[in-house]
Amino acid sequence: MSWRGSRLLPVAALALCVASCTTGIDGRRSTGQARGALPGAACDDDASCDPGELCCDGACVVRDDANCSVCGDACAAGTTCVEGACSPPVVCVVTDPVDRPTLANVDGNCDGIVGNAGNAIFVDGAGGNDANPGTMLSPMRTVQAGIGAASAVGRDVYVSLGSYAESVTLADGVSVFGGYDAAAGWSRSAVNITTVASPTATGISATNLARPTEVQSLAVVASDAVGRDGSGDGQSSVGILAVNAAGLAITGCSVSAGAGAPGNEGMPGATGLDAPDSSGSLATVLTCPDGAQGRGGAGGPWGSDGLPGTPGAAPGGLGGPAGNPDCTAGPNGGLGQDAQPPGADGDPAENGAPASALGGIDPTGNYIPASGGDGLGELDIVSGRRHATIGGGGGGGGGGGRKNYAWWIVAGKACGAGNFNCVSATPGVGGAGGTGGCGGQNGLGGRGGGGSFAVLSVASSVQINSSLLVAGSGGAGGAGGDGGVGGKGGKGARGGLNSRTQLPVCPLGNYVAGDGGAGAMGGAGGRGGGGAGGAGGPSVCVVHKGPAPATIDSSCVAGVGGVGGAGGAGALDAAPQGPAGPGLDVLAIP
Ligand SMILES: [Ca+2]
Repeated sequence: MSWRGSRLLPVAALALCVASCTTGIDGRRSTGQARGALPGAACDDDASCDPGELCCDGACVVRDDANCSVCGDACAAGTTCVEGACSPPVVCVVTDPVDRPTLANVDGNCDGIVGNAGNAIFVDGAGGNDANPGTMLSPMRTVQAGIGAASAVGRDVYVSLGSYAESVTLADGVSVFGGYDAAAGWSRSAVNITTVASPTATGISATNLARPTEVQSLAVVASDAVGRDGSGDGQSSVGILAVNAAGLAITGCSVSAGAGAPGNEGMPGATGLDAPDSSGSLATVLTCPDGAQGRGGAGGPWGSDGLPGTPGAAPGGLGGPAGNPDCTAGPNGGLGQDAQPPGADGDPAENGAPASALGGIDPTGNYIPASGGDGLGELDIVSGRRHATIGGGGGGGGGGGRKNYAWWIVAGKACGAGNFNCVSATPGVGGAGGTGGCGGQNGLGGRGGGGSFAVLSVASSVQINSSLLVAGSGGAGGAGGDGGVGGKGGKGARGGLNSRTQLPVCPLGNYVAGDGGAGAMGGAGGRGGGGAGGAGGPSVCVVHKGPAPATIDSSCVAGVGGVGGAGGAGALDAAPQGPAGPGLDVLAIP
């Protein structure tokens, strides 16, 4: 990326410095020991000793006031041996009365330390106490307490080497300078590492700063993000968070963000309600959670067609034709026909829309991960979830055809005029159609993974100078929930049987009416749509909303973005997978 140009500090060099600092290795001393003779070693002449040593009486000795340029050359009173020459005492020359600390580590106002002792609250995690006044002799213990004290009196904070397990919140205009060594008279050096090792996922918070405020010579380490926000998105880890900071300078720091947390999986959709099987000629109404109602068609009465099922209007069976209507022997009533085909299955719901590649940032500096879309469909106002549609009701069976016959009305009389009535044998009614099952509930989209951001800047002016920024891994996106399977359609009822009235005596026929036809099966509910997978969290050294931070002589080591969540299963195919989070040096989020 553009700010990784030729002016930037080589990553390897800075990393080497950090590594050697953290392990406490003094490179200069070890080099001398490896190359030359140690003090006390046998020697023939000065050349066989180290440059800082002399050969005196056959042994190497350190050059000092008693043996300075050559063995036995003692310095006169008032002078000291400096690099092999007796010199008058060094007189400090005031070059900067204000003496704000810089990476050059110069005592510009000759008060004995780098920086201005009169303008500082001192913090020493090893020997300090927060009840102390914060002087060099009586330092405070925590950076945060030092900032509080410094803010009250308009000073800065000078911090001794060591690790401070704090999430630090800056105060307006109070700069924090690390790199001091309280045990060595508050000397300051690039090898003294002052680490803000935050136990939380935010290292340093710089919010609502109207005045110029600087963090200098600090190693800032944010912990891995843990857990999710209220919507299930993964939390992010941020090394330094700047929100409404008018002038934040990050100078000579290494800033490392932890890993982003994974997003939640989308909840799968519930299976649709199964429809009850029908019995008799009237189907039961089924009301689904989204308010949709269905029922199988009613079976037809004598000779009538079965009614269509709802919704979907699957046709009922035809009614059976009537048999002999004139009360004499002849054709029987016809069978009512079974309804067919079965009710149509409900429409499946659409899968959720794919997650955006990137999330947003809210005004308080929270990264809002990109989540996958929920499955689409009809809204259930009770649960707030969406559903596929209800299956169609099967049609009712046709009613059986009737058949008239003669029935004696005067016992013992012969069948004949005046002795019988013409009545109807009772046909079977059609069976009710089966009711359709409810649609399956949609799966919810997977939630986005949290990001890892070394520096996150919102509406701020930030300058990053001579610093190393390291982003961790992005959190994985959550998988989308599967769409729920539709409920089963109910079975249609069997048609009713005719009464098969048999008269023992009157010989006018076999009086059989038709049976009713069976109702058709109800359709299954549609399958709910799958939720789309959530986006993986990004890994970015500098992410900003608003002005881009200015970076000078700085380097970025971005990590790997989180993987996208898998899409939930839908009716025909799975919902879209979430995009993987990017690994970037700089990312602008509108
Ligand atoms: Ca000074």
